[in-house]
Amino acid sequence: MEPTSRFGYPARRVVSDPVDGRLVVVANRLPVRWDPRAGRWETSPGGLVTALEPVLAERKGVWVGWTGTPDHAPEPFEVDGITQVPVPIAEDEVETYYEGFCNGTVWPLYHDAIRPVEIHRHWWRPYVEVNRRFAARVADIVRPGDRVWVHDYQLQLVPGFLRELVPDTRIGFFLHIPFPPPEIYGRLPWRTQLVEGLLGADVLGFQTRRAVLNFAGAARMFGGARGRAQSLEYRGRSIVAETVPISIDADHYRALSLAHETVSRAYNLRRSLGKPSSILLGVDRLDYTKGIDLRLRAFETLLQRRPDLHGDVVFIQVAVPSREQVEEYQVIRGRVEQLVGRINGEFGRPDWIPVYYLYRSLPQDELIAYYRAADVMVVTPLRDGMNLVAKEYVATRTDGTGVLVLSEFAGAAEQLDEAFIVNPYDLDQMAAVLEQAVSLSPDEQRTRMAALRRSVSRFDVHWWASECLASLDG
Ligand code: GDG
Repeated sequence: MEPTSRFGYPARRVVSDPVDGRLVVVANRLPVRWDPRAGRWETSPGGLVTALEPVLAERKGVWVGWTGTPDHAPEPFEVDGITQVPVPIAEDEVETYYEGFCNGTVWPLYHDAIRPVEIHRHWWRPYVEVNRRFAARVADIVRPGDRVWVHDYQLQLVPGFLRELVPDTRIGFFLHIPFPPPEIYGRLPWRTQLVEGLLGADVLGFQTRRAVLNFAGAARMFGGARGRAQSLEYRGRSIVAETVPISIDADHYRALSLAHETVSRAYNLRRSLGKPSSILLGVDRLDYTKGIDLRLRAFETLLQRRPDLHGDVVFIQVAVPSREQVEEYQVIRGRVEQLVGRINGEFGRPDWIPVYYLYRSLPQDELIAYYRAADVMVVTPLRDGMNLVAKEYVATRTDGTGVLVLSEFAGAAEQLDEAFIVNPYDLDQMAAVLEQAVSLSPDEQRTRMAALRRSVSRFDVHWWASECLASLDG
């Protein structure tokens, strides 16, 4: 089926009038890191930089953000043609603004409050302070004709502050995580301030239609905005909130997956596991939103139900360390590791380990070999803005085989509905789907995968960037 008709995304718009001004990207982190051995800054690989590379090559780019080191803000410098403008964040603000308000309050709240939302006034004040500092730094360097594009939940007040400081600047905002329903969002004591901050933008991009509707609801309820998402009226201005699902550089993943080295790595991986008939794979930051624990329990249920599969199926879970200072992350790590031990203890044999657990980040080429080796990719977050892992897996399946099991609560499910869609809270259903997935015929795998691959290659990250920028250019 033609993906455009289903989601009503507009076809790729061609920007006919080139914009003279620069693109000023504002994000919590700069897209560079210091390489102590080489003694210089290097671009750190990441989705957003890849997405913006072609655009930033065409027009002059400026990136405003934090270096990642507390109290560190050198003078602006240039890396690969992008001017980097550091904003300082103090050590105590890392605890209050970043670990506290961003990751202890907003993160769980915006993921449907699946973990207790901690609300502290002494976290809110630094959040305002840091957002004000980012806005002031942007206002220092912005020139007439520049477009400013603010990213994510750490900087929701920046558009509003910028509207006061540089009222005529065209401002965009993109939220990478979900926006919750107004009744959940409304718990926040500062619900009005945050929504007013966001309404400082001219255009707001969200991952899903649901997020757009939720935001428009909150904007009317708590910000006094009027009208529909496509044209919200607020303080005499008209604001657009739209669905622009982020994606990956599909060509890049396809090419890396076809590289000789990747193919032989994937082969060796399978061989070292004793050539099981089915390899299931999970790849996530170790975050409680990702549903790793319930996924393992579903696999455990499958092993209980189907003793004949013992020795024949393996589950590899790559869990990338994340936010290790935040207590809930220590709790989920303990829970996942206990489950891995329980399953391996209960079912493992000298010739077979059911679950391989890797608590680390893999180099990207190795990760792609894992995707290539995996027969079933299990992406079952409890709530996720988009989930790029699902799209990466699809892009690497160059022979058209492979099965994607995808949570209905991932933003990606709005686009990838040819996947096996599951409710990650329903262990019986998940176990049944895993059972079906490990024995799916190659023909059926190919039919589903072909549709998924069409969607991922058409709506790739270049589509995303051009959509967002066409709206931002106005
Ligand atoms: C947020 C939102 C939204 C993972 N393990 C390794 C590794 N990764 C890479 C993946 C992927 C990225 O990390 C993870 O992206 P996700 O989209 O899956 O999830 P979040 O980190 O939670 O991202 C999310 C995203 O922002 C973009 O808007 O989709 O919903 O939560 O690219 O490949 N990379 C390497 N080694 C690993 O072990 N090299």
